[in-house]
Amino acid sequence: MKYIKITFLLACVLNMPRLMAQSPVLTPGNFENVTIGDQDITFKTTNAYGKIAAYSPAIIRVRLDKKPLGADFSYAVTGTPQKTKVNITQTDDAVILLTDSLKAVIQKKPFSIAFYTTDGKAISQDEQGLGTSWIGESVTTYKKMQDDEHFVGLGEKTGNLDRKGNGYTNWNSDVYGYSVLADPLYSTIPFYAGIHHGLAYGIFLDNTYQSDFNFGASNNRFSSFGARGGEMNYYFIYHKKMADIISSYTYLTGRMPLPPLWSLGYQQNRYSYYPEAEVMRIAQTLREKRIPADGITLDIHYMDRYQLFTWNKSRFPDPARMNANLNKMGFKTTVIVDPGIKVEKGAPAYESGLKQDVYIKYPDGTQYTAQVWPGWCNFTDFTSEKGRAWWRNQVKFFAESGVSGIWNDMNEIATWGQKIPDNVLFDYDGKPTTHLQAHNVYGMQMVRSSYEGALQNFKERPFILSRSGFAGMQRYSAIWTGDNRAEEDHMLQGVRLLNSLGMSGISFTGMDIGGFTGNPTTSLYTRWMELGAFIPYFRNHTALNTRAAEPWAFGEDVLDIVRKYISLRYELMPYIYSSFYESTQTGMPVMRSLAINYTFDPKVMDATYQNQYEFGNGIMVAPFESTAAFGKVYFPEGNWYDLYTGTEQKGGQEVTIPLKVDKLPVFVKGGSIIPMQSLVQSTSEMPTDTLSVHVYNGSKANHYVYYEDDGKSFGYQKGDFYKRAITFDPDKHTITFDKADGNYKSHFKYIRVVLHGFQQSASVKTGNDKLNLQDSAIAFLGATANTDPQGSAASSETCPVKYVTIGNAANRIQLNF
Ligand code: NBV
Repeated sequence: MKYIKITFLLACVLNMPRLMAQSPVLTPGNFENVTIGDQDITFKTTNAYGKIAAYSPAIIRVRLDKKPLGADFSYAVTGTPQKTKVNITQTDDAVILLTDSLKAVIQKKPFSIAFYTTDGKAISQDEQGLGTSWIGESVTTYKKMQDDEHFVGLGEKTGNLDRKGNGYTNWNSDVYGYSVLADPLYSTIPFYAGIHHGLAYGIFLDNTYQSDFNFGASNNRFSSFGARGGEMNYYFIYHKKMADIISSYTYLTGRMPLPPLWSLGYQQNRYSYYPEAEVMRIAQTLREKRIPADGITLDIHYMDRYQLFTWNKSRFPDPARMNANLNKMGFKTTVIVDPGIKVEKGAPAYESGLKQDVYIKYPDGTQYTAQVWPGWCNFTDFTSEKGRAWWRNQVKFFAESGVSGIWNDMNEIATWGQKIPDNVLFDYDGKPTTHLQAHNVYGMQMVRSSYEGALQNFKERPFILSRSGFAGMQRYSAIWTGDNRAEEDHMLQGVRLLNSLGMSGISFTGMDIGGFTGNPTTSLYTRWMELGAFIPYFRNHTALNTRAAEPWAFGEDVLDIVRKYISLRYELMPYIYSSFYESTQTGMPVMRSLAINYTFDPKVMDATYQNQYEFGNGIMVAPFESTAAFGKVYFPEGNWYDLYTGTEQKGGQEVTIPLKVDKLPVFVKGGSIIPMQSLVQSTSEMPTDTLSVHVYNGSKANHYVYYEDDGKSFGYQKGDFYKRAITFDPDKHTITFDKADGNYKSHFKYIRVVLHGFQQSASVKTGNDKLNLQDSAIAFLGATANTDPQGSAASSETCPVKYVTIGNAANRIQLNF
């Protein structure tokens, strides 16, 4: 017996290294060698290969793999490493990369990495003992959970603004009528920001396999991110401000191109408007009822038996004529496309795709066939240049019928049954792979093809919309949040989805206003439409078999309210367009969670205030359920004005406000500069010759950039724009219009400077000339608000102001108040 015990123990001791080596969890182990470059290091550890490189003083990329690192390839990242001064030193224990902004300490035994500020504060550290590891092909990096750490972002994710305590999966899914806590949804944006001790950082995991994020879900030790295959490949970003983190992230993954102005107008949609007479009736009714609008969207019934690149000729006998007529009325047409091409002998698009061999296949070379709307379908391989080129040429079909926008649906890929076999193969741009790696980028590559096809075939700037996507999709397309429900919590959840997408690099976002499935109550519909006026992509949409949801479908009172809010959006168009322009330059989203500008204010993470957001630079929206009689608003630091009454409110306070369904709480930050125009019924209509620049008094200076161009051509890329910095400086008591920049002539001959919150006795001078200040009251929700600053009787609420009108001379203008 004793002998058996000893032999057993001996066997265990002897086998120990082997047993340990057989651990189901593989770690990188210790450094074996390192090569130091100008701004990167390449190394080998016991079980892994790695490279750590500075892309800028603020961005460090980390790559690790079990096998030698493969060729560098990314669908998401287009930004290249900038020449960066990096001081790289090494000791026996560590290699240190020091940039002007941050320090990365790479511990050698065992491998782990930690990031510090240059003055030594820990920003993010691998969790000791866990670090990075593999289980089979899955790879995960574990970061120490910092005290009181909060997390935001990760794109289209449900739940609270603060993601702490939750785990998420990225696997693009078709989730019809999803619940408010569903995960995953349609798109994958593996980028998030961590916030603690007055520090914020971003992490972008560039891996297209299914990925999983854990922000302290079922554990109190770490946050983690990982993928079911491929490399551990992430970018660490550190800046003092969240806006700069987003800017660095969008430096890497790209920014939205300037959209056509019409796509910022109101879009009317339903599943589906047909035949032509119905489409024209909708367009005419919008005009007759004076509801400003720019877009009509056609859902799947415009096609012939749901076959791509066809029109149902009995419903739409002459689409080019219809679209031309719509254009004349100030409307643009957007049509839906799905990826599935019906397998039908003789059908031109199908045959052409077959001939050009563009469809995805099984390993044995036969096309993958699955069921969607038209029946059994094949699917273009958008991860191959051949597939994309084929699709780009097909887009000509839409150009010929006068279509202006392409709405890409079902591109997760959604098929009936949804589960696409793992062994379906994709080209992945010359690196053939399975569905497991290609799934999450399929939708993005589809919108890339649609966008490039539209550039190739349309005369003007295209509008592209997508349901699915991946990081970097903002370079091609806007996104909407799919099949939401006509429920109060969906409206608020939708706001958070859009805010989160904004923090994750996607600025042009929307949700089905009014709800896709089900029927909204009258109050919910009203509140949602009000909110829509302050959402980047403003589209009313609803499912088949739901009640009508056009602005007139809920009675005269609702129509009145909705008309006022849509009108307000059109009056705000110069401000909205300038916000979109800003986004194309810096990546700053149009819809901004308070976590962007007030990152370290703990109230912002409080669930009570998590739906509040800024719309552009200065306007703050506080969304509430339509049934609530009171709501609590948090006013961050600074001073704030009620948009409608001008009542001033000190910042740093929580205030309970009464709520009424005809009014969405909207506030303006002190110091803001808000350019507005007269009411138009479509962006194709010229406003009057006066631009009203509203200036709100505050204690902080504001430097604002006003932007204008023709709204449709690519001329702006050659300098045909009108850009003008406007500065409000409370210390110097000045409002300055810099010399206008660019070759484009502004629409506006005059600038009306409207002063909010300035002393009653304020006087305004330019040079030694005292200007003639006038008193008035503006009805922001009045049908004629702003064209006539005497105000209109249409609204009970007016905002008393003083204003002065000056000529819009291109040279520098300074006003002293
Ligand atoms: O094309 C019909 C719908 C569309 O209206 C909706 O916006 C998409 O999200 N589409 C989904 C297909 C499936 C609807 C059940």
